[in-house]
Amino acid sequence: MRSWNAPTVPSLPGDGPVPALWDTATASFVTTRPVDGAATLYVCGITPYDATHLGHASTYLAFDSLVRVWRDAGLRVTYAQNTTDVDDPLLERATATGVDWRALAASQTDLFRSDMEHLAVVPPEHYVAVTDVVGDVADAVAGLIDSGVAYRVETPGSEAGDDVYFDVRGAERDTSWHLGLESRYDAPTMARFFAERGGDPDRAGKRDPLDPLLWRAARADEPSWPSSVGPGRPGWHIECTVIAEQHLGATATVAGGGSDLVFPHHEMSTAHATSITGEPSARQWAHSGMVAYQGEKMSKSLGNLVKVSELVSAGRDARAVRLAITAHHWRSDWEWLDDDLADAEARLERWTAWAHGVGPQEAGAGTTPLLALLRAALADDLDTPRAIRAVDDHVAAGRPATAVDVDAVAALLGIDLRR
Ligand code: 5CA
Ligand code: ZN
Repeated sequence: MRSWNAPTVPSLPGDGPVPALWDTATASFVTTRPVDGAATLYVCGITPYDATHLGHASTYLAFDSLVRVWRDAGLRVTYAQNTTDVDDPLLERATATGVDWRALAASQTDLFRSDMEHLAVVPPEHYVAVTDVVGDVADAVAGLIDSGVAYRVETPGSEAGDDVYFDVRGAERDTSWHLGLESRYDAPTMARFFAERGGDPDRAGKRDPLDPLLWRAARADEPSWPSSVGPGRPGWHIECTVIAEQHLGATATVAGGGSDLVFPHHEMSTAHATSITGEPSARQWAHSGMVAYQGEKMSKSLGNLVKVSELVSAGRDARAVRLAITAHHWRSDWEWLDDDLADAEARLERWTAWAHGVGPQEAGAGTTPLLALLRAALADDLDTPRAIRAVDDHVAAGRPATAVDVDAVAALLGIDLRR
C-alpha cells in the first residue's frame, strides 16, 4: 500500500551515537545492536475508523525519533507498519454510520497519511494493509494448525467452518515462548487486559481462557475471504506477526506501539512468531506512554479526542503540535492540556527568530556544541524533553545559530525552522 511523502531530513556532520532504548521484555535499557549496519522496526499502525488523535500522533512521533536517531547513527533502517483495515470496531463504526467499511478505512487512512506528513514523520518503507495479506495470514494459521498449536472451536452461526484459536499452553510446552515473556505481567493483570482489549476469555470450547483468536470464520454480513483455512478473516495478533516477518525477517531489531499493546497484542504476536519461525518477533520491545485528555485516556471508543487534522485545519502550525507532544518523554503517560499548543507556538516563534539569524554556512562545518547535546539527549532513551531544553537554553543564552544547528533541529527533532 502507498506510504506517505517523506519530510526533508538534512544530513549532519559525523555520526551520532547508537541509542539505548528501554525494553519492555527485560525491563532494562538496551543499546541497539545493528546487524551489518542495519536495523529494522515494526510499529503497530492504526485501525482506520476515525482520525488521528494526539495519542496516535505521540506514539508515531516516538518511533519517528528512533528512526531519525538510528539514521543519524549511520544505520540503514527498514521500517514496516500495518493498518488494521478490517476489524470489529471498524466494521461496527461503518454499520453505525451507514458507510461502506472499505470506504471508511480508505478515507481514514488517507487522513492519517496527511497527518503524518504535517507532523514530518518519516514514512515506513513498507506500509501494509491487512486486507492485502489475508491469504498469507490464512497460510500461517494453517501452518499453526498443522504443527498442533492451533485448533478449531465449534462456531454456531457460521456456515463456513469454525473459528481457529491459538493454544497458549501448547506453545509454552513446545517453544521457548511463555506467557509474560514480553509483558512481564502477572496472571490477574493478563486476565484483566485480555478481557478489556478484544479477547474473549469466556468463549466456550477454548482450551485456555487466554487463547487468542487466529482466524474468524465467515459470518453473514461480515467481510470474508476464501482461504486455505476456509472463508473468513484474520485475528488481530497474527496479522502483525505475518506482516513483520514478511518485510523484516524473523526478528525485528525493535517492535512496538503504545503501551496498551503490551498485552495481549504483542505477547501473542511474539508467541505466534515463535511457533512459526522458532524466533521471537523482535529483539527488543518499545512501548510509548498513553496520552490522556479531560482526565481519561484519549480513545476513539471514549470519543475524547483532539485530532491532528482539526488542529491543522484550524490554522495551527503542525510543527508546534509536534513540539508540544515531544516536550513529553515518549514513555511517560501524560495529559494534553489546551494551553500546551500555545506554549509550543511561543517556543516555535523564539526558535524561528533564532534560526533566521543564522550566519552563512562555513565549508565543511563540523559538529557543534548544540548538535552534540541533541545527540547525547536522544541517544539516552530518546529524551526529547532534554533535547528541547538544550535548544531553549541555547536560544535563551543568545548563542547564534549555525547552519548545522538548524539542520540538527530539523533532522533530529523534526522541526524545520527554515520555513
Ligand atoms: N491497529 C492496532 C494495532 S495493530 C491499533 O492498536 N490501532 S489503534 O488505532 O487503536 O492505535 C494505533 C496506535 O496508537 C497503537 O500503537 C496504539 O498503541 C497507539 N495509541 C492508541 N491510543 C493512544 C493514546 N491515547 N496515547 C498514545 N498512544 C495511543
Ligand atoms: Zn499490531
